[in-house]
Amino acid sequence: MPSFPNFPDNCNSLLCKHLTPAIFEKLRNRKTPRGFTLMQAINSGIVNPDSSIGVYAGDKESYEVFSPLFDAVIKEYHGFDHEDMHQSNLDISALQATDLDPNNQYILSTRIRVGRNLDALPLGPGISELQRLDVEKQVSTALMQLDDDLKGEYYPLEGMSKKVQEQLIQDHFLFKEGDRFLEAAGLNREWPSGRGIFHNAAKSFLVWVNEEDQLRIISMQQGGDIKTVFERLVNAITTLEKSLHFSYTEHLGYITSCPTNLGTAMRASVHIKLPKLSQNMELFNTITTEHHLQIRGIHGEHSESEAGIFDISNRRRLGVTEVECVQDMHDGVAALIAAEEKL
Ligand code: ADP
Ligand code: CIR
Repeated sequence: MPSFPNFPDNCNSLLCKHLTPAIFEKLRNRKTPRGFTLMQAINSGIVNPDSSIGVYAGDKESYEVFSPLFDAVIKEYHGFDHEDMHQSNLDISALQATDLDPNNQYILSTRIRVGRNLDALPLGPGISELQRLDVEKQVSTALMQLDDDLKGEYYPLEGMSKKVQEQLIQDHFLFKEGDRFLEAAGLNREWPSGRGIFHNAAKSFLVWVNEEDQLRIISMQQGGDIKTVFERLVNAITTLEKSLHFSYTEHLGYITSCPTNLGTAMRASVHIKLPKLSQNMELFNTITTEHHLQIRGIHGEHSESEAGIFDISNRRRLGVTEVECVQDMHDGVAALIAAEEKL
């Protein structure tokens, strides 16, 4: 019989905050119809008390079966209630985007990604090796049918040389290996079996296969042309949706393994140099908070800034549309550049 986890006093994760003894008591013996347990859902936050969130879903049903915990986390992260409905909008003409950095002074690159999972299968933390290989087969087959600027090759991680893998990671194209949060969530089981990356020749369109989500669909390029990056992504999503059935509910939008990604599952970011503003973290934080932005380091989540370069992205993903996510990022980055120029 599982007992209440022993969280350290300085634990600030949303798991620590919202897993009350009463909720634990209610959920501790529950399992989803596919067999995913509460202890599996919270293991990452128990093993890593420095998690910001600390919970993962093993399947779509986890969000219902463990809803007293997930709803509280979702409410705090997204400000979204159990009765709320998500809405998707991939209409690129609705985006109000200007050239934010005409002299190429600040923005090094722009990237927008969405997470997707196949409706018929469990999410990564609850998937079996055979099911994961089935995902790889279905997804790589669909990807190989893409044309024009989306045309590319699928490269399985198994058999890729360490040198090529490391270079792809350094250049920000590939997911890292051995992440301790994903490890404890059961997302690294049987690594590297079933994992891989698809990309076009220019590496402006990429798809990660079987990392935290079954698909991470990515559009990226040098500079600050947000509109072109968004357009390429929308084109890829709508084409892939014709051959793959993604997991989606009216309430939670696109279903992802981490509750922070629910809804649009979108993270739109720039790598940006703000030498003056980054010396004034109070102002930097005020502007990012006001525009619903998150600051990450140069190698993504849980990494540090280097050479004054930050990864700035939308924080909200659920209960806002895709257009609003990109708009948040665009408007916030415009405000950051305006503040940098004033200093
Ligand atoms: P995710 O974006 O999928 O949530 P990470 O935060 O780990 O995951 O980022 C994945 C990779 O994408 C990292 O190498 C990160 O540096 C890179 N990346 C993110 N945003 C940009 C950007 N605007 N330009 C270039 N690389 C980026
Ligand atoms: C954590 O809890 O810190 C990790 N499981 C990652 C959570 C995702 N973070 C985020 O803000 N998107």
